[in-house]
Amino acid sequence: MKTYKTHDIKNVVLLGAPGSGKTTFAEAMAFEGKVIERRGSIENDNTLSDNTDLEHQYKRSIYPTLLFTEFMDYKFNIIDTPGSDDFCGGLFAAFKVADVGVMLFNAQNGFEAGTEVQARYARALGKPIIALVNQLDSEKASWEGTIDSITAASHVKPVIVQYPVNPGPSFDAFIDVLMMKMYKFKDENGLREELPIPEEEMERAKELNNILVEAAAENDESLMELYFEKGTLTQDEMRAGLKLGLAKRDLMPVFCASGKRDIGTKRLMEFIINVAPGPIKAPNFKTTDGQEIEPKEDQPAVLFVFKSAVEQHIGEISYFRLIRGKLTEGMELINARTGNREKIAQIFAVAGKNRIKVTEMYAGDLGCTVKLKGTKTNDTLCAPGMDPVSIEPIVFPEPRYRAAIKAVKTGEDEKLGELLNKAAYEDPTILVEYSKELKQTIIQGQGEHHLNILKTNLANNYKMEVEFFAPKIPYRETITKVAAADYRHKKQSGGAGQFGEVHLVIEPYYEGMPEPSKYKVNGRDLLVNVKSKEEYQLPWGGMLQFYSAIVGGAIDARFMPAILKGVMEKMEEGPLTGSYARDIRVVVYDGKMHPVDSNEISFKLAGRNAFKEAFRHAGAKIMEPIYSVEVLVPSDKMGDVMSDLQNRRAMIEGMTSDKGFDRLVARVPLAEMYRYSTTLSSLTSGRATYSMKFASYEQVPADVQEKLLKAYTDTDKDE
Ligand SMILES: Nc1nc2c(ncn2[C@@H]2O[C@H](COP(=O)(O)OP(=O)(O)O)[C@@H](O)[C@H]2O)c(=O)[nH]1
Ligand SMILES: [Mg+2]
Repeated sequence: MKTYKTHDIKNVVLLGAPGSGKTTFAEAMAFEGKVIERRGSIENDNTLSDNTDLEHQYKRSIYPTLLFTEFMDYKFNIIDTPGSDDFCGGLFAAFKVADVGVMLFNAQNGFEAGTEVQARYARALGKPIIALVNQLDSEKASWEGTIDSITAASHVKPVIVQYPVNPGPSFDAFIDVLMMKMYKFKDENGLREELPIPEEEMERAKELNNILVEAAAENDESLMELYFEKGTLTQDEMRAGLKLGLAKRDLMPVFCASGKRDIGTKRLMEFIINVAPGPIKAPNFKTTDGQEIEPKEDQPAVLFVFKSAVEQHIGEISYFRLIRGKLTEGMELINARTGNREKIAQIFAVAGKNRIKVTEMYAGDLGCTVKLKGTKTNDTLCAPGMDPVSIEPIVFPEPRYRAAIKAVKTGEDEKLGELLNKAAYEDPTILVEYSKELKQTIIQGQGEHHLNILKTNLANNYKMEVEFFAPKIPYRETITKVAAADYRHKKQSGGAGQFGEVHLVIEPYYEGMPEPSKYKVNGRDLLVNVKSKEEYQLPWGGMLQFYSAIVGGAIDARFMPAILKGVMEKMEEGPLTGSYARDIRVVVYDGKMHPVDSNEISFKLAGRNAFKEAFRHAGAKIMEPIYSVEVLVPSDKMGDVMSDLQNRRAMIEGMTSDKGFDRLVARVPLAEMYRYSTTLSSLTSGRATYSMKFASYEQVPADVQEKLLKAYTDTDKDE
């Protein structure tokens, strides 16, 4: 294939609700570019983009797919994304490397919940969007209805560039009010005639042309002046205005199509060439230390990996955007994260499952390479000799679905571990962790569907049957008041004896509390005189402060570490339910030694049991993780979502409405969030979305504490 320079590249991400027709449209674009000779279809499982067994089984895109096409001497790199929010990880990766988005609308449905979710991501990331009203050939297609719903719900102003003459099953023509022409299609292979606008459409076309001219002029003062002078703009002036408006997200040009019949494909691609930003006009990529990397062809290469996959017989495949420079076969680059050398043995242009070997690539292009040794998604590779830089990583969404997972058959744990690591390598929105605390393998993802697809994949491709079950909650324990305890550990039957006695006070720790000086213990004042202090930021969150205030050498300083060890053991297995304890100050103020029998083990046990005893009288409370949850829900479903949340012990913190959607912010205990994605989806017919993020630990209500205590049988007898 031809070599494309930076100027001749367009990187496009296809967006839209599931079923809007992205994969089918990508097929039409590839066909127009002669990358394929015949168009495949979803129904026949033979599209370039949905090329995995799993996607065939579900008749849905699951992975983001890169495919290129060549059109009018430009190389289009298209990323077809899965529409479902459960697979939004791939969408985030695609947004990172694409310079413009094409948002498809199914003309039967208009602006859908899935559209809203993706439009929101595009807004947050500042990506310019072109709207494509698709499936205009279907029986229930409604152009007006779709435009109305876009106008009502979109945050970016839609500006019509084309409208269909005859939407519905006979759809074969649209009018382009930028070109002021009618395009009529003769067959389903994109063959078109350019015709003058028919008389009966002239008035409408002129009206829309005026609106388009105005929208284009608005973006630039000199265009505005020209417009006032002449009363109109030339096509090139309009393009210049639209270019600015699109890039700033002040407007969203609207096009017409039937991907299935290859209607509208070429005109959209021409428009992308003329108006949409390419690598040169798009904002520069930034590094983690704030430098901007210009896409210069003649400077040292910088390459960013946006997707990693493992394929049978090949191994690791790394999909990249060349941010700067020129990449040539055989080149060696340095991974900025690991410092290791990676050899780019082969370079490929990618058209779905087809990879076309090329010998070089220029800044701005997307492609893949194979067999890198230690490179994964979000890594930057740099030319040797330059100061290595790291491109700002793709920020994947926080997990919002959590389950415990295990292999159905015994003895397969290790194999499962390896497969889950591979899954997480390929999909950074899958997080896997063996929790020592909970003694469960916890898997987190974007939704129940997300994890179920993983389960199917493991069963079909790796003969690994797994099951999901409710994950345990990482509770914490703490105390609410001061308490003291003395404990004597003594063992003198036969052989060497054991003796250690510890007197201590514990109290709730909070930030900025004064140093200990005085307590009331058993009705009398206890003045403490601090000898030493240790502070531990606990690995499971919270603090332990450990003070020695021993008077008159009652316990040797050398036994203090043993006492601390005993306390720490009990912090790791809290006295109430065996959960980690946190936020406690311990002051050891007295005790006793025995000249012969005292040793470390004795003091460890004395410390442990004294601590446990004190804990029991210190108003001990169970704490639970609270998440900050944000739900975006169509306003008509708000009531249902709200009352469901209230049943989950949620504290509603705020609500705002915007364009037919309500945004609800609440604090909800993690224990109440199991399978929330499924409930929310059924409450709203899949029209809502949510995110969640750990916020804090808080005490559980008395009734919940009661239940948890009952469920935990204390097997930990005094030793
Ligand atoms: N009538 C009609 N059907 C379409 C069109 N584009 C896609 N489809 C059908 O809509 C369904 C979903 O298409 P697909 O490309 O998988 O949508 P995606 O989920 O956005 O990738 C499939 O059954 C397609 O055959 C179109 O332009 N017209
Ligand atoms: Mg698809």
